[in-house]
Amino acid sequence: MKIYLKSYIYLLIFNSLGLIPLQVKSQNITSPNIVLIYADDLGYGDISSYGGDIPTPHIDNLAKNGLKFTNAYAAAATCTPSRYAMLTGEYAWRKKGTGVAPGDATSLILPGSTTLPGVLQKAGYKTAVVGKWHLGLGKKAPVNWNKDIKPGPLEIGFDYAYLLPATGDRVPTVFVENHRVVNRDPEDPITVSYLKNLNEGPTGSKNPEQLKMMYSHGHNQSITNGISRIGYMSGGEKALWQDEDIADVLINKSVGFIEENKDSPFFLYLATHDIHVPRVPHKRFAGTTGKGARGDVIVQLDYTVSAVQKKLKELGLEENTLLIFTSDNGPVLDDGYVDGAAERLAEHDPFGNFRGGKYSTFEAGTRVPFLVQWKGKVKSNQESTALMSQVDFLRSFATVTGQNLPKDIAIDSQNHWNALIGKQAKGRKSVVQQAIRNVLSYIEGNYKYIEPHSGPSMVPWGVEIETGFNQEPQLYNLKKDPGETENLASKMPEKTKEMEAALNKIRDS
Ligand code: NG6
Ligand code: CA
Repeated sequence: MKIYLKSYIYLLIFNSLGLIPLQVKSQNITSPNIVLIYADDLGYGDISSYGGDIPTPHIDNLAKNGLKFTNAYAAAATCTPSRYAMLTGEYAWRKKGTGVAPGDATSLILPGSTTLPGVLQKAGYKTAVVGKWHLGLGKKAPVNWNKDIKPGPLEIGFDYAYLLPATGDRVPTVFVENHRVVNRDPEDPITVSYLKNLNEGPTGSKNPEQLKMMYSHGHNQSITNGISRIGYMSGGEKALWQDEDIADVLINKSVGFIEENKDSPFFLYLATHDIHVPRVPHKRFAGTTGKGARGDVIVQLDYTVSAVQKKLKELGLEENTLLIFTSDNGPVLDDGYVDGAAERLAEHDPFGNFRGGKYSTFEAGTRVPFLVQWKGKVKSNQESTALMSQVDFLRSFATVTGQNLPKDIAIDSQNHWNALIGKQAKGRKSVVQQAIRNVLSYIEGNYKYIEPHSGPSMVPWGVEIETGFNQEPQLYNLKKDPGETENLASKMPEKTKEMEAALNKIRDS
């Protein structure tokens, strides 16, 4: 500890004087490996340790061995802006074009940006992203999937990438390893369009008889692996993924990376496809929960966590690895496929008593499960009510690796390392949340303010979730009323004004 503190202080001084490059090599003394398991669309109430009725023993183990946060947030209620904020340390609403990205979007985070992996890479970490990317690839539209595709994660701080380029429900349904489509075949080039069906191949709307799972809204374009998707694709037959195998493929790549880098500090960002649509569990998990595909892919996700835990244990790395588990946004039931998610919930409540869900400005949109394990360093069986945001990983990890980032970089990211490892009960003072249409809310103390917006009260494309939009300002006391049932704005006009002003100040900063 002494050595750690001393070298840390020297590093800070030298760094601030600009005397040495930012390199922290002595990982045994200082910084742990970091594994960030980032689930997709997993709700606050989807895990049994948060009250869920689906067995998730391995995810629950993280709570048992470590720290469970009850007041932690993704930066946004959809995937792209949450990931953008987490990786750049800046709220996504500050940058145009960071809403849900189409499958052929170009890179949203440009080379030269300060990023979460970049900061760790500078500190001597080997860095990898395995899984869902959804932050665009390449420089110029349209992306040519038959050539090397860059820039991408390798140009913004990752040493290794094995990706689903966008989402499981968007074409191209192929993996990309570093700059290349896996199993790329020059004889069978891939074409992708989000505008027209270039070679008139089968689609969900024209050929429903070819589907193994029917779409409910959207998702009626090209069919690959018996599932119709968003967007049109042709070619690349050998490169197509099997949805049933995605979790296993990502596990293999992840444990392979851990194994290869067991002797150097590493950062693994494992962004699972589970539990996003299409929910297609491997046959080992299909039917195991009695709660339909959505339940089964939660168990599959739990298996992913167990596989990472097992590898860390086998390599003796548990005491040297900070393992974080969280989700990119809140839950949704029917998100475009007829998979029985809503009908088979029974006692299971993915929303955990919160209002709204994915896409929404209400709490279920962004309040997410958040667990931290670091054997021997983070006390076991702890619970924390600290206000936490994923946007803070960047500055927290920068600080702990001896990097004093200037204030005008990663401007929304704060150092909350001590709260993250349970050494401090307090986290942020306030946080901004982003729903669809960039509608913002602001949380400080017990209160949450939602800015007025004239959009529809329900998500308009067939998802049965309240947007939380209201033409009037909304103010809720989250402590007394976590379900956001009583709008206090007219009863507490002063407080409402104060919260609005605080939000505007951050927006204009
Ligand atoms: C929506 C899709 C939804 C999902 C979401 C992105 C339709 C009708 N719905 O537009 O299925 O893909 O985008 O989800 O197309 S996220 O978790 O990646 O943000
Ligand atoms: Ca998501």
